[in-house]
Amino acid sequence: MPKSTLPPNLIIKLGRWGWEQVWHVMMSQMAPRGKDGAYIRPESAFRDSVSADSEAKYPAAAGRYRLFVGMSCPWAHRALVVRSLKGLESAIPITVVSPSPEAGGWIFDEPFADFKGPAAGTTCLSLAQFYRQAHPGYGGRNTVPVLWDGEGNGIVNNESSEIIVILNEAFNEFAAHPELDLYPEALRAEIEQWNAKIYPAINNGVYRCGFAQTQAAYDAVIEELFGALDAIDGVLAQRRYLCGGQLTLADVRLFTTLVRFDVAYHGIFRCDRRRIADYPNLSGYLRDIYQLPGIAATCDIPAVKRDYYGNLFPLNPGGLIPAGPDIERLLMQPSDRQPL
Ligand SMILES: N[C@@H](CCC(=O)N[C@@H](CS)C(=O)NCC(=O)O)C(=O)O
Repeated sequence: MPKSTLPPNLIIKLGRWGWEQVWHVMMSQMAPRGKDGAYIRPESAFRDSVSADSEAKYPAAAGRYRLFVGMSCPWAHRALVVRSLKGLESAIPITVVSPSPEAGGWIFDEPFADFKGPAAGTTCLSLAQFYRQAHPGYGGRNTVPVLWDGEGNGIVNNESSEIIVILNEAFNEFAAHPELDLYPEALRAEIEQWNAKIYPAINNGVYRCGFAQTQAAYDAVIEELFGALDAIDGVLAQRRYLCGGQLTLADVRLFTTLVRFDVAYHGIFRCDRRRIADYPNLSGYLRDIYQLPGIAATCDIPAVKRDYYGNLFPLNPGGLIPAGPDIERLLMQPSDRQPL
């Protein structure tokens, strides 16, 4: 007599149902979602500023502040680009963190023990411990970038769009290139117009594609993302940078998403209607910025591949990392943008 077992199709149905439930739970933990399955990015909690004014709560100084960054993160990369363009390497040191699947977040490459005052002697292995140490009771996400005040042992700001404004204007006394203004008064309105388009549709748009939990949520964003890329490709036929001949913070913010696009977002986030390489003007623009002095050194393409494919478990449970494309070679091809 054959043993009575569940029919195979029922087992498959149950397995699928179970895996889907687990998938939604894991996705929502990685990326909070709304009722419609769309990704909702939490607000950054620390929004203070550093000022050139010596009487300010956080006065600019060399060596007092530190940036915490992850090399794969496009938001942290914004801060690294501005730090490099302004020549702030010696005034603002960095601490690099790496993602750890076991810890479920960023961990320090070297245990962090650089606290002063009452916290002196404390050692942190993870960025989560660091946030808690710096701000007991903090219950938000433990994100990079972080601009940290080593004197007061507090987080000044953890919102990249604000950190880059601070780096552009507060530290000129200590910058190798104080004359470089990436957020000039005369262009601010135009820069903000670009930001208002590029942030939702492109910077956050790629995440909204990748973290969507329903087909409808994904379908809506993919339209918005490629609509925005198509439009910008058109504008860049006539202009070297978004606001004309001068590189601004709007370009920095677009650049750090574009440089990750073909190598990560196109695959793992399913942003695959076109590649940046397929856009004549956007691809030249990307190469042009990549080849500016100091910029390539801020780009860690192997880390981008490793972290997106290797650490976003619900999107790639096997953790396999694809071989292509050979983006670093492509990025060094001539950009032919200078005549613009
Ligand atoms: N709005 C923030 C977003 C920063 C952010 O989401 N960083 C990601 C890395 S790309 C992170 O650290 N995520 C960890 C987490 O959410 O737990 C900013 O622009 O600074």
